[in-house]
Amino acid sequence: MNFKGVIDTTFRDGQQSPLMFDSYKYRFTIEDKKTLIFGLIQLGVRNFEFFAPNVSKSEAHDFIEIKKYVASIGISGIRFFAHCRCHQKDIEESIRAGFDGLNLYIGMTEYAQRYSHGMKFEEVITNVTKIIKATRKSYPHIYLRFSAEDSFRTPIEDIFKMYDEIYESVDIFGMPDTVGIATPVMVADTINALKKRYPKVDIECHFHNDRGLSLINAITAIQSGASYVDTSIWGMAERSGITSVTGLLLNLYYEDKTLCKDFNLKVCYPLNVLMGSILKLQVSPTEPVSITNRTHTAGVHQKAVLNNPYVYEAHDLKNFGVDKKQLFLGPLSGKNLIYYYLREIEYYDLTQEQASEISLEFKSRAMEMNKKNKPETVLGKIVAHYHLPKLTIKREYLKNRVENLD
Ligand code: HCA
Repeated sequence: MNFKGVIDTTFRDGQQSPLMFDSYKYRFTIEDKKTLIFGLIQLGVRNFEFFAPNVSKSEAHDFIEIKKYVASIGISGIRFFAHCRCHQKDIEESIRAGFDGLNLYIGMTEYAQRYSHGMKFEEVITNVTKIIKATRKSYPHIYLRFSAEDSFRTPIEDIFKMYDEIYESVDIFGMPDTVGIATPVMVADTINALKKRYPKVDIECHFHNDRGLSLINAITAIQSGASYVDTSIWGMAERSGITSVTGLLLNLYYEDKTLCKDFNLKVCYPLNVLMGSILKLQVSPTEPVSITNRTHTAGVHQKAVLNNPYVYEAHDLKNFGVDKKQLFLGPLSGKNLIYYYLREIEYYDLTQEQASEISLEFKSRAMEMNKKNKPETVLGKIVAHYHLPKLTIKREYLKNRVENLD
């Protein structure tokens, strides 16, 4: 495997996410960006993609501020890439702003030719070749990436025609699955073909999640020899997003721990929570590194987890910073959780038999549970009739109480 790391695009594709609208945030503030990039650097991310400065004055300003901020942290090896159209203006402004590299792209499919930039295939080849060769000549040390946008709907012969022309001038070729149509088999085949034809350059992938395959495609790409995969916090990006950085790291860890050697995995969960606090949204339930993944609701699960978490938790998320679990008291809870809750949280001195009886009544009153009448309230009303004594526990013991169920 050639895996060299992830390229974070939280500040570029991430800001194109519908979640920015759902959360009424629209754009990250400079303070948000500083906190997020600090978290990503702590995690071990070293490559960051931003918008080209001509996208907007505020994005241009933020990039300069972020670059200064990152320099002040004093971590070496950080690279900033500008996401650029193959336009002279994008290139010049990005170089002037101090980017280390240019992530150049253009679509070559029939759709892009007809409905996007309006150039014919041959014209695209001529223009892109000219612009990339000239950029390489003027800036021999700038890091140059070129991607055929919508690579997986572009015939591979067309990609070869374009990439053959600029092979000697770029550092890396991208393979973005812009509309999320790729499957793992397609990913493996394409990477193998590119690796064979272009052995001197790195391959970078960018997978959209329209089919829910962005994670497996990213893992497959790395296993097939891709050097970089684009990721973002929560997988935020256009439409359904791209590969989540923490989802990818969790999977790489289980595939081959050495792939994660440069990452501080314990930062994964705090980073996801940080994004949640910025967006004022819950970390998505589909995010592997989340507290949702350590939450149990069904009585059968709760009983087993109280005895041994491994029954319903195959992966130890502690390595990824999730050091708590949640057992929800609700209509599906059984006597085991009710006994645990009443004894350990409410300090009632009750027997298993009483817990059994209480749980039957609790379940029979499930219809009463709603936003205003929470399960705890329903349970409290039932328990009141039992006149249960409270356990007397000395303060010093309470302080040392271990709530973690492991
Ligand atoms: C876009 C499209 C893009 C670019 C990816 C890349 C895609 O938002 O402009 O340049 O590698 O998915 O093709 O995100």
